[in-house]
Amino acid sequence: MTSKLKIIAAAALAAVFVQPVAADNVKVGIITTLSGPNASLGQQMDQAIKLYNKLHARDIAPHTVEIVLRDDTGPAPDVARRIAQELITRDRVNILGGVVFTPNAHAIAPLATEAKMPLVIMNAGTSVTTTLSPYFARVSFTLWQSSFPMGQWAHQAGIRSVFTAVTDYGPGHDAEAAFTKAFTEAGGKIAGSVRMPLANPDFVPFIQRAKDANPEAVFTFVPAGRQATAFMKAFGERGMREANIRLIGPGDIVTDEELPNMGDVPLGVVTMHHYSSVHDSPTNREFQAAWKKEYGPNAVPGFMAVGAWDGMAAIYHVIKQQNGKLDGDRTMALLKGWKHESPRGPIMIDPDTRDIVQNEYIRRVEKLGNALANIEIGTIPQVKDPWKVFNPPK
Ligand code: VNL
Repeated sequence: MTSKLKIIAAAALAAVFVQPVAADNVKVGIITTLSGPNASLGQQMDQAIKLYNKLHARDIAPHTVEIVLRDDTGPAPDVARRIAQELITRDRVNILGGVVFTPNAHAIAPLATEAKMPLVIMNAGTSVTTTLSPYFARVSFTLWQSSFPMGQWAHQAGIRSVFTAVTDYGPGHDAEAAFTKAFTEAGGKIAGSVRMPLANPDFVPFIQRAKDANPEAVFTFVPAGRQATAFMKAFGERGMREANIRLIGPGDIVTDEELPNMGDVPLGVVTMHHYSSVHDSPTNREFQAAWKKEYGPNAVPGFMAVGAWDGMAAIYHVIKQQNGKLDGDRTMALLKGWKHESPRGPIMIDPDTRDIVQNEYIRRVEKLGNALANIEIGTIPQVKDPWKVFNPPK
């Protein structure tokens, strides 16, 4: 080395060692449901976010993440809008995450666009949602993603007549449309359909109508969590099994953390979904073990927890890539095309639509030891949101 080069090398080394690395505190605003009848869903998200931060803090050092957690109380667009506004203008968060319910995401869309504030959607699953703001990216799922292949599967499995019963709002309408399209195009018949209220539903009269139509199966979407359990109980009590009417749907109706509350009714129920807590992969085994270590041997993280877990991985990615200084447009550019090994399998954010691409699994509820589990019996690799395939962005 010439002496001149030596001096340059020494100066470069000194710069590395003496220059203090500015440590940024990144504020992440989380909007989720922590009270009311759907509180268990926000709790799954909150626990996932806390655990992710605990186990991954060093990945973004010297920067830190500060979670600003807000309760939207359920499907309540006015509350969600107010909270989002406060997080953006008063708390001055750098990025938003969370959102269990579609109507809440829709209420936030104009604010996100106006403020150039990215929202990483960790649950809300209506297809159109991601088209409502260029600052939305989704790491969860869409109902089209599960219910369209479910319609194809049902026909392949020999089912010819299905009654559909869905909750009367965005994701329910999507589930109904997606299933109906795939199933009828394959040659199946819809024996009847009902839409059930989102607030305080009594499922019994709807299940009775399904029973009276005497289909081979009922296809159902209701929001995951306690509503799914209430539906399952009513399905059992109406004697559907005795009437030889099977139950199928997206995995929301047999979410893993609720299976222990559902008795034996779900046995044999077949669903299509992106996550089962017994998914067989090293990443999922590690995730499940970390969860049980933190929250107890009986704690079960379901898809809502995995959505939040992967959402945090996406947020950590954009923090790392921007060295702690988040810019809305740069954040969105980094989310587009982001790939990750999730507990559910490999995932990607489609760069064209900002929506998730992931495996869908066909699963049957079976006894595993003393508990029920969603046992995967088939995989459809890397499914894009079918609604966006049929309605490409202009
Ligand atoms: C939504 C979609 C909510 C799927 C869910 O449960 C669910 C939504 C609360 O988009 O509102 O399972």
